[in-house]
Amino acid sequence: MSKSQHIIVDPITRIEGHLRVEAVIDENNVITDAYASSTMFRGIETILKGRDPRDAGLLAMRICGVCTGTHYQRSIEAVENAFDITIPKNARLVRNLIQGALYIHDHVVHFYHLHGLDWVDLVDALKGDPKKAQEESFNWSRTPYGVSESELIQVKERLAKFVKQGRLGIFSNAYWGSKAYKLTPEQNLIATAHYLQALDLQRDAAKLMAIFGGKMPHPQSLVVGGVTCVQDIQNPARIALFKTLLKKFTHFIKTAYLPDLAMAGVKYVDEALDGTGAGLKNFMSYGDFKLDDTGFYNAKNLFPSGVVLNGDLSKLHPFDQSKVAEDVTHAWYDASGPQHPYDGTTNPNYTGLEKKDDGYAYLKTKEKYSWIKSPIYDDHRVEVGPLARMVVGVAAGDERITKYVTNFLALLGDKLGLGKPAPTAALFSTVGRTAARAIETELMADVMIEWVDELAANVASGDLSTWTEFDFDKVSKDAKGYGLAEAPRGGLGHWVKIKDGKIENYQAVVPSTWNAAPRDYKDRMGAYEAALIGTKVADVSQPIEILKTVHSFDPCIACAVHIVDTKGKELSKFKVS
Ligand code: NFE
Ligand code: MG
Repeated sequence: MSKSQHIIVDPITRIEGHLRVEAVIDENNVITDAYASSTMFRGIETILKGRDPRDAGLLAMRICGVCTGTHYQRSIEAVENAFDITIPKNARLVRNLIQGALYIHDHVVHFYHLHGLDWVDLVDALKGDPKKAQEESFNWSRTPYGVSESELIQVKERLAKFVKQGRLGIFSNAYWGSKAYKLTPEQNLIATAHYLQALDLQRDAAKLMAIFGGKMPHPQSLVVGGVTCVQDIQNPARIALFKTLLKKFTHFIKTAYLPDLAMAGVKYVDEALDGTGAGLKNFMSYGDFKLDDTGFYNAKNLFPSGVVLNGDLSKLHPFDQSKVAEDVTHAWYDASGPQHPYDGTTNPNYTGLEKKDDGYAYLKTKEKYSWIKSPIYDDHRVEVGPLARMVVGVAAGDERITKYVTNFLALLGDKLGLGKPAPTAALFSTVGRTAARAIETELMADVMIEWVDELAANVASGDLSTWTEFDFDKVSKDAKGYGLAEAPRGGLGHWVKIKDGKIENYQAVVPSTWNAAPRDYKDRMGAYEAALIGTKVADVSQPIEILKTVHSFDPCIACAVHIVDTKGKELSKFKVS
C-alpha cells in the first residue's frame, strides 16, 4: 500500500471568504486527490423571493463587496431580459465603463496584493541591491514604473522597518524563504515597490468606478431600463477626470504590471510549459461588454461567448443557457438532481465534515463537504475566468483578443530567447491563468479609452437618453429572464422568475461557484480540485504550490456561496502551522 499524507490548508488566506483545501499526496509528494470546501453559508437568493423585481439589483449586489456592481448589473439585466427592454447607447457605455473599471482594479489588486506573494518573496527583497534592481528593471520595461535607485532605497528602508519590528501582520506566517520562490532579490525588490505603489493606485480605481456609479462599493446608478447618471455624462469635467484616472492606471498596467508579469513568466516558465495547474481544460465564457445596440443577446461582445472542451482551440461550441445546471450531491443542500437555475432550489442540509481517526477531516467522495453547489454545463465541468475568456476569444477567431494573446506570447518567447513566440499551450497552467488575467487587463484599459470617447461623442451629438421608458403596470406580470455576462472572475448568471409582479424564484450561479465547486453527481472534480492534481509539493510544511494554484483563480467565496451559519456551529478548526 502506498503511503499517503493529507495536507490541509484552512483557511486559505489572501482571498475573499472562507475556503479550506485538503490535498492528498503520495510518497513522492505529488497531489493525487484534492477537496475544496467552502465553510460559510449565506441566503441572498432566498431573501429575494416575493420582492418587487425592480428592487432585485439593490439586494443582489449585497452578495459581494468586490464584484458588487457586477451582481447589481446582472440582476437588473435579468429583469430587463424578462420584460424585453433594450437599454439606450449611453447606458450601455456607462455600464461597460463601470464594469471595465472593476476589472482593471480587481486584476491589479489580485496580482500584487493577493496572488503576487506566491511568486514574490517580500522578505528576500531586503537582500536586493537598489542600483542593480534599477538596471534589472530595464530588462522588462523601456520606461520602468517607480523603480529608480532612490525610490528603491526608500522601499527597502520601509520594508526593513516592517520586518525588524515584526510588523508583517497578516504576512508573518507566509512561506518566506521557500525554495519555490525563483525571483532574484533585485526582482523581488522591483515587485515589492510595485506592491506598495499599487496600494495607492487602488484609490484611483475606486474613484473610476464611482464617477458614473455614484459610489464604490455598491454603486447606485443603475436601474431597470438604463442608468441614472444623467448629469455626469453631460459634464465635461467628469469625463475628463475619468480619462485622467484611466490613463494614470493604464500607465501602471503597461510599465509595471505587464513587465512584472513577463519577469515572473520567464522565471516560472517551467511550471507553464509542464502544464502545472492546468486542470479541467474545459473553458466557458458567457460573453460580455456589448459593442453595439442591437439588443440583449444579439449584440457583438468584446469577449465572445462559447465553450472550449479538452483544450481544443479548433472547435468552439456555442453557449446555450438552457444547458446550465447546479448539482448538490456533495454540497450541503438537498435536491433530487441537477437543476436548471429557473427551477433551482436552495435548501440547506449541513452534515459536517467527516473526521478520520488521525484527526484530519477525511472527505469521502460519497459525502457532502462544501456550501458551494456544483455547476455543470451540458454535462461538463468547466473553468470560467480570464483564461477562459482569452481561450474562447482565440477559438472564436476574435481579432482583438488574438492580437493581445499573441503579443504576450511573442514577448515571453523573446525574453526566453526562443526565437519564436511561447506556445499557446503554456496558457493551460497556473502561470498561464495568471498571465491571461494581465493580458485581459491591458486589453480592457485600452478599450475603455475608446468607450469613454464614444460616450462623450454620443452625448455631444445630442443623444442624452439614459433610460428606456417602460410602464411596470403594462408589462407582463408573469415572465422570466436571465442576466448572463462576465464578472472579473468569470461567467456570472442571475435567473429570475416573476409571478404576479413578484419574484417567484431567483438563482445566481457565480464564477467562484463554477471554479471552487466540489465534485458533482458523477464524482467529477471542480476546477480548483482538478487543477491541483499532479502538482508536486516540495516542502509539506510550506505547501505554497497549493496556494499558487488556488490563488490563480482569485477565489471569492462570498460570491460562490451567497448564502452565514447563524447557529455558531463549528464548521472546521483553524490549523495554523
Ligand atoms: Ni465576490 Fe465575483 C467576481 C462574481 S466571484 S467577486 O468576479 O460574480 O466569483
Ligand atoms: Mg446560487
